[in-house]
Amino acid sequence: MMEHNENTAVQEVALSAFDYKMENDQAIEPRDEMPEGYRKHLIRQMSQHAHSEVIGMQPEGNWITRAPSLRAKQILLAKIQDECGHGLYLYSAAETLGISRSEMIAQLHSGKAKYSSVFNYPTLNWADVGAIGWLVDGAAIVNQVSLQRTSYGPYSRAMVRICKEESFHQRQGYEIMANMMRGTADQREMAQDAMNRWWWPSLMMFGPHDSSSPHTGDAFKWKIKRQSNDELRAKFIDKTVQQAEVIGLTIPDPELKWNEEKGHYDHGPINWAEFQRVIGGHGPCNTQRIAHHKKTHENGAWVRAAAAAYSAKQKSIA
Ligand code: FAQ
Repeated sequence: MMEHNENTAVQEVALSAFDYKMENDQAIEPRDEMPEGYRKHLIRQMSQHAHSEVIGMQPEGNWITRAPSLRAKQILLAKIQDECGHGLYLYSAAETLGISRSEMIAQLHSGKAKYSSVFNYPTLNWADVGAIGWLVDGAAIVNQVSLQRTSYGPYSRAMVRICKEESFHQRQGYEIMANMMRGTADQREMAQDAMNRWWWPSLMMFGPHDSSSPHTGDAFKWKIKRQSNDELRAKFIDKTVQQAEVIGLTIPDPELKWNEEKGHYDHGPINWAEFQRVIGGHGPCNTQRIAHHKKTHENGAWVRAAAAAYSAKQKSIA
């Protein structure tokens, strides 16, 4: 009984240390005591973030062999490799919370863990590669810059590093779109068509409206999120409208209008039924994306076995 009380007291002290750090904006680190809900919330978000980076390689990978020049191919290859690195970095950061990479992958394969809705849309032509870099990476940056101040140390540090690379990705996409807009009428049409197809899915990346976002309450309480889904979406729209104007692209939203009072653009309604369909597994490419991941993961089993055997051998020598 005595021991139980002492343990409880130790835990209370540790958790009040957590509250102290929260209140004083100090990072929570892997060895700190933390409420179970905080740990679970982070595992959910960080693993889904990692899965998004990795699944996000597929739509762009589709165009490596058909890039229009050697320069474009080199840049695209480097970008996709970066996304892979971001995924691995985020898996490692999530592992500090007590979940293994194989458990996270199993959750992805079973459908328990999500990945960003936007990667369930197809890349039909080269302009789509431009639209992904410009709009999808552009949206990812807005969200990730905000997450640089998230309360969990390993996640926040991962974001600082990842954002540096994402800004190159965004410029790579914008350059493709700008070049196409300087090209022939057909090229301009392709760029506009890609813009039309990727605009709304990019807005959906920020998640449901704040009023229907179940995790936002806890995310703010624990300083995991510093800005809400709608705030970040508005930030992305404001900066992207200007960039579209510069290269002559039209945002496919007739209701888009500057609101002087709010200091933001008002936009038309987002198709949340489509969003729910896509995150529920019924988007245009969901089945293909997961099937490809499973196949590649199975094909890589021998690499994991070889790495484990090598590591065991090194330990036995030491
Ligand atoms: N797609 O209550 P909330 C990238 C789910 S990285 C799918 O608002 P929360 C780089 C949400 O998980 C892109 N599911 O949730 C790149 C939850 O379901 P759950 C990824 C979504 O967590 C570029 C439910 O809806 N970035 O693109 C989506 O507070 C190019 C309720 O939602 C991150 O993951 C969605 N769009 O806010 C790579 C950033 N939105 O878990 C390759 C980190 C919501 O209960 C090529 N994550 N859901 O089953 C976050 O900031 C947050 O998790 C949000 C959602 C903002 C995504």
